[in-house]
Amino acid sequence: MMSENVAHSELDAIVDKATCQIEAAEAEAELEALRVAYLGKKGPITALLKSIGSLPADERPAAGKKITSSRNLLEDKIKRKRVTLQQIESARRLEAQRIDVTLPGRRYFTGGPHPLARTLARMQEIFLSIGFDIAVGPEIEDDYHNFEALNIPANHPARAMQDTFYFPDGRLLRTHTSPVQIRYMEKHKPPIRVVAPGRVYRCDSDITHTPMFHQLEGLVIDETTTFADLKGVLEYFVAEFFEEPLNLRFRPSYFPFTEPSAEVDISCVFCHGDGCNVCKRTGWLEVLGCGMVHPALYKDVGIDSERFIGYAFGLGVERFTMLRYGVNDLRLFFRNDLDMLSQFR
Ligand code: 2U9
Repeated sequence: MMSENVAHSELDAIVDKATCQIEAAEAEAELEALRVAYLGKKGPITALLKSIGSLPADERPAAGKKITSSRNLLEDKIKRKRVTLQQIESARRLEAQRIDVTLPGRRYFTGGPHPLARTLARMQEIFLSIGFDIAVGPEIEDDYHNFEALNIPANHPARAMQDTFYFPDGRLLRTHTSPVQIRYMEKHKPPIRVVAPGRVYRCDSDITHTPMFHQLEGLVIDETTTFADLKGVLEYFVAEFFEEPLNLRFRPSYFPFTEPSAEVDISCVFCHGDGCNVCKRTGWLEVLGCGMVHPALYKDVGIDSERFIGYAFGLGVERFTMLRYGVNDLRLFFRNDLDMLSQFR
């Protein structure tokens, strides 16, 4: 039978030991296990409570009070410790989730115009600023607008199958933007001042040729147009485009749609005439073709060739882009390589 003193010293030992363990607990689960061990149905406190019945009647109230208060004390300690552990856990979580609001923001990848689109926009801006209109037309053309109306006879090499993509019905992918100017002349009468930018197609593919490329062609028709006007406009255009005055050199050439015709060189934009790899040590770069519009072109569109005279020119947009941005391989324009394209943002 348990005497009061024994019960007290046993209870004190249980409380001391439990207190130590509660204080040392590092996790809520550990704490819960202690609660079950000490205060649960099979724990020592419950056992002591049950043993009260075997005490003398006069000792029971004091013993009951003492055990109950010890149990309340432990329950309280456990509750407080639980709050402490929860606070520690919450602080740890907050620390782990800490955000440094002073860090710079993440940069998003932004696209930009393709270098060819940039060049086309730039060229159009220059010609718009000196009074030119901009015209576009279909990429699928008929034989008449792509060849016949441009004084390109049936047996001309430019019509050969190897250069032109034909559809089974005889239509074709335009091989130059010149049909746009023919269609423009059908609708507009002189004075005409227009440039036609756009895609053109030729059945040709190697290091310096792609089956699709871009041209920009110009056409000016008025009563007193001269070759000197043509030279002046081209000189102005290349100076604006390359942002520096450049020398122009006109060499006689032949195109079916112009007479006389010329090929135009500019002084090399890399070495300024000294001679380098790009200009093959000549100091010159061939960049344009031009000439006075052949009178034969006026007849079908109803322009009086006795009264009006015009000039025309044509250039390759890829070539101008390569020279301006220092791109050394034509094929880079068509690879959709973001490492290359992102340099033009
Ligand atoms: C009309 C009348 C005349 C357009 C012209 C050129 C000369 C020319 C080439 C330059 C590089 C094509 O991309 S390229 O290979 N173009 O040399 N183009 S005159 O003449 C026209 C066009 C339309 C009605």
